[in-house]
Amino acid sequence: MPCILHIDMDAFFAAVELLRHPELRGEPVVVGGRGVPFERGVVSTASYEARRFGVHSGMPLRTAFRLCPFCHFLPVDAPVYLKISEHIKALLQTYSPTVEEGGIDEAFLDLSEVADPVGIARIIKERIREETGLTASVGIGPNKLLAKMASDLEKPDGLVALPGEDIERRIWPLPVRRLWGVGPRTEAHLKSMGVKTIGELAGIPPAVLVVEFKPSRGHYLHRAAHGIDDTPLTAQRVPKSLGHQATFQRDTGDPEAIEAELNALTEGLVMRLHNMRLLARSVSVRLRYADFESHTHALHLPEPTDDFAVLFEAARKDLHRFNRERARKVRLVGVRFGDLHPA
Ligand code: TTP
Ligand code: MG
Repeated sequence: MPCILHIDMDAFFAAVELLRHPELRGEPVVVGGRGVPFERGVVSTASYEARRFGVHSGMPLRTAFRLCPFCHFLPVDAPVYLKISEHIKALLQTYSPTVEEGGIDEAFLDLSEVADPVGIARIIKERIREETGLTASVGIGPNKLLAKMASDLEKPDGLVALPGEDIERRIWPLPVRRLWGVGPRTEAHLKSMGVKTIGELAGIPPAVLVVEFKPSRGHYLHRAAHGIDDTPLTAQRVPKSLGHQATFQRDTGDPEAIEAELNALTEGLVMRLHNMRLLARSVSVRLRYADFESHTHALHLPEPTDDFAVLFEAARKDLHRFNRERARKVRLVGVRFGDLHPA
């Protein structure tokens, strides 16, 4: 039986700031931008005290100030949060061979082989508290979806095990917005259909959802509302793309010279693909001309690959699409592999 643990730090940026401003503990605290509420910028996060006034992530600082003029506004100090994040991620690695990093303050652990996942969860929370002074919320479930939703149920400092049979009681009464993957647009669409809770969504026939939304989205919503999710943990974060570029010593209009450089760049990138055990499904080539104007052509492959011959052929096809502009001299050529997948 699979067992997944999801961990998410509580009010992360704000909690870190409170470590160095203990006098603000218990006060409403907003972290965002340069910490100046009448400047441009948005709220990164707010302490739970500030959230009571309606302040939330993504809101303009000015709006937060209007809602909560006596909130304490602090600037974002990303390097400090990253350092603590790395410390926590390293700690998590010691409890499972498979750790998937979510955002800066969250991760999934595969605990399928562990006898007492709840015991491990307690130990992890305790160690994080000891080593960083911060609290985390943990969810445990049979898949990523339920683990993620469980960690959110009793924030802050929560620890919730959510077996499949508890979905009806604990998940279905929640508003659809709390379902993983449902944003404001889906929420509004569902509302227009008269669907407010996850339980109501679970009761809609999938055939209806498929018509209302795109088919894949409709299926996702149906399955998610029933707590079904079979996406595996990816231990390694897959980058969005891999690219490399080279500037010619002297601007050139020689197609052979450009193609030779393209060959070398593609070779280097294929090596990186192999090392990272990734496959690419799109190849784009960028030329920068002597006057610094740049153009890009991209090509999508029928399936992801790490085969040099296929990828180089795609890059050459991209290059040939520049032919109309052949008269212009080229200063730089770049190749980028996109749409990456784990091999
Ligand atoms: P979250 O885990 O979404 O939020 P949180 O940790 O502040 O609060 P919660 O207790 O509800 O988990 O995001 C983690 C950090 O990422 C958050 O502290 C700040 C940052 N962040 C942004 O900078 N912008 C955003 O829009 C969001 C959602 C988060
Ligand atoms: Mg968090």
